[in-house]
Amino acid sequence: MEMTLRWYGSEFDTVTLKQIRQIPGVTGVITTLYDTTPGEVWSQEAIHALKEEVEAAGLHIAGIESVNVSDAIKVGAPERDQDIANYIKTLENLGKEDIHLVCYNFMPVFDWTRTELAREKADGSTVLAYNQKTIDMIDPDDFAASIERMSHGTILPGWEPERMAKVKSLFDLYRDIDEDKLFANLVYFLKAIMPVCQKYDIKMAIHPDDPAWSVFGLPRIITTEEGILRLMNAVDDVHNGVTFCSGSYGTNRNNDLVHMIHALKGRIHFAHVRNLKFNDLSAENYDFEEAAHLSRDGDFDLYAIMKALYDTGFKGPVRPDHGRMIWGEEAMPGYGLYDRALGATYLNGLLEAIIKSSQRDD
Ligand code: DNO
Repeated sequence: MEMTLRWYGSEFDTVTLKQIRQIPGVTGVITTLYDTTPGEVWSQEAIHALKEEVEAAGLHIAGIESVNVSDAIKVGAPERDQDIANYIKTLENLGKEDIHLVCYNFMPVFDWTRTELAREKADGSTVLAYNQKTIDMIDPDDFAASIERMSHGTILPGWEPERMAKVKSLFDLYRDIDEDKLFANLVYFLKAIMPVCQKYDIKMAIHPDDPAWSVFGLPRIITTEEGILRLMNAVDDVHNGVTFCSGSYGTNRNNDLVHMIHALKGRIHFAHVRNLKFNDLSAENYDFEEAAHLSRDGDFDLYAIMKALYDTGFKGPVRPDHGRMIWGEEAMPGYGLYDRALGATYLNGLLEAIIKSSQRDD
């Protein structure tokens, strides 16, 4: 397992490569060309420049998060073949630059969804949070206005007013897309890209839907053990793999995270490890907030998660995920330096103990 940190690129991130290099045990970054749009080809030159910048800082690119998939591919629109051809070109350029891991998602319209970006905890730190009642206040036919009502003046990432203006037409695009059609479009996409993945040994790692259920009536398919195994079987190639995100699958309390890791043995290529704290499990007011990585700060057993990854032979990159905002830091919600650095150090501590104790048992 290699400990990594997500980095959005020097133009966009408040965290520098130099700072990342100074976190003990972090050797790689998970990065992206943040200013590209889905459907666009990433040039080899741009990838090469990014790689050189990361390597000049004494780190390396452990994987890409994300090469985003266009809505045309997700809904199976006529332009999808062109977008897939472009995606293949991007993968080829990544492969030529010796990059072998790509995280992506297949969520319609929205990526991850939260209702609060800075819920204050008793210790004064702030965290991202989700509340079902708030989500239910949103009327998809009156999106911009209801988002304003819901966000109490803050703007959630991916929910910017310019994007919201287009959101109605995006919803229209998905009107006839149910879970089966979305699944079929995902399989179509994966089958088309498998040859280039095989040629350059690029492991595709699908990120689960977050939260792990349908929001605003849009179909969501990567939410449970059954759903992800169905995808693994539909394109039974090691290059069709998984980003195991404990915080996303874990939103659904019916998901047994340790069991899932074992069920996905050999197909997990990337891991996001973080913790959540549940405040209300009733359907009408389901409420959770993000926590520090430490097991006792939330409801997940991070030791058991790391041990399951280790026991199943997972060797890919792992990263701490959303951190709290602490010590007065101002950064992209979830992606500050301090709490993620604490998270990386904690996960590395767990791992050292797991490795040493299992060697002793052997
Ligand atoms: C949230 C992230 C997701 C993830 C994408 C992958 O913090 O985990 O936005 O990067 O879903 O495509």
